[in-house]
Amino acid sequence: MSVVNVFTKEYTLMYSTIVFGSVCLINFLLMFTKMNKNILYLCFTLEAFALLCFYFITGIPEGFSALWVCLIPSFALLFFGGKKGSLFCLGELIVMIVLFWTPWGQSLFHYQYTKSFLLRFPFLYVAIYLLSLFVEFIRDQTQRQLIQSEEKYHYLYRHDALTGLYNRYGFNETIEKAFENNKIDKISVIIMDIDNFKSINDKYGHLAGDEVLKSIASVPTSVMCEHCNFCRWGGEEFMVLMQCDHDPLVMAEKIRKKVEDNPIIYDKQTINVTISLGVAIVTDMKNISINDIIIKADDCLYKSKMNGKNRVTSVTI
Ligand code: GH3
Ligand code: MG
Ligand code: MG
Repeated sequence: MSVVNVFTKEYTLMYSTIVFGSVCLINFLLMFTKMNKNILYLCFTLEAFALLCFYFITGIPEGFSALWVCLIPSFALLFFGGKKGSLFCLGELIVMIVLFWTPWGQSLFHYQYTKSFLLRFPFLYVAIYLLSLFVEFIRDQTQRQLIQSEEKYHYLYRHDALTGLYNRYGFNETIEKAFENNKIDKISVIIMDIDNFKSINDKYGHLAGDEVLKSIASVPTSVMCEHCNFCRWGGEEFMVLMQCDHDPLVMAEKIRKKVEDNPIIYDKQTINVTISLGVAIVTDMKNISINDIIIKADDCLYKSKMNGKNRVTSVTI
């Protein structure tokens, strides 16, 4: 059985300080580089292999003992992450000082390792490296799933499930953004409401009603420009926010006509649908809030309903 000899106390202290100290310092610096964790694990593993080679070539036992100094940051990184892991490296440095520079620490040293025992360590390192890759993989997967469900939640919070359009919350955010940007000098709001929708539900059923809603929801998008925003404002009410040079009255009339001219076919039945619209056109943005504009558009919609439905009523503010 080959046994590594014990060095003299002076040599042990010198080698220990140089080998352990430099390994501790390298690990500490590596932890601070904010490198990808997997690369860090790889660095620690390569460092360990370098130490083993150093030991086998020189026979200096610190080459082997310092392997533990590489193991600790790998574990620290695995369990505590980069920031806390680097504190562990600092802890290592302190332990090293206590072990090598205090009589108590020095009295603990006694090297007696067999080669077959030492040869197990490369495998141990590969195992740690693979384990760390596995843990990181699981961590990444969990994080990705978390991000995905968060994105889904945000989408559902802002969008209407039936039509895929913005709902009131999503739309309000768009409006707030538009109003934050003080450069706006004109804005128009079109509110539209399906005529006699309750009767459509009663006559053709709720599923047919849903199809009508989806179909109506696709109409404004086909005539709007990129500067218009559109949402499902409520049950069977929709709203368009225009911030462009297009004439809102022309736009509203186009939408009304398109709905009137395109009956919806559901379950081999033809459903004739019409809508009423209210348009508020704002030419002076001073001293007016979005709520005032919506109230004015709503008043116009009410007038369209009162005057026989399937029509556009507008007001210029
Ligand atoms: P008006 O011409 O005055 O607007 O009459 P209306 O029947 O369209 O209006 P009313 O407010 O009386 O009815 C709206 C109906 O819209 C009542 C409600 O059941 C229906 N509704 C609201 N949301 C949905 C939905 O998501 N799907 C279906 N199928 N119906 C809906
Ligand atoms: Mg209605
Ligand atoms: Mg309504």
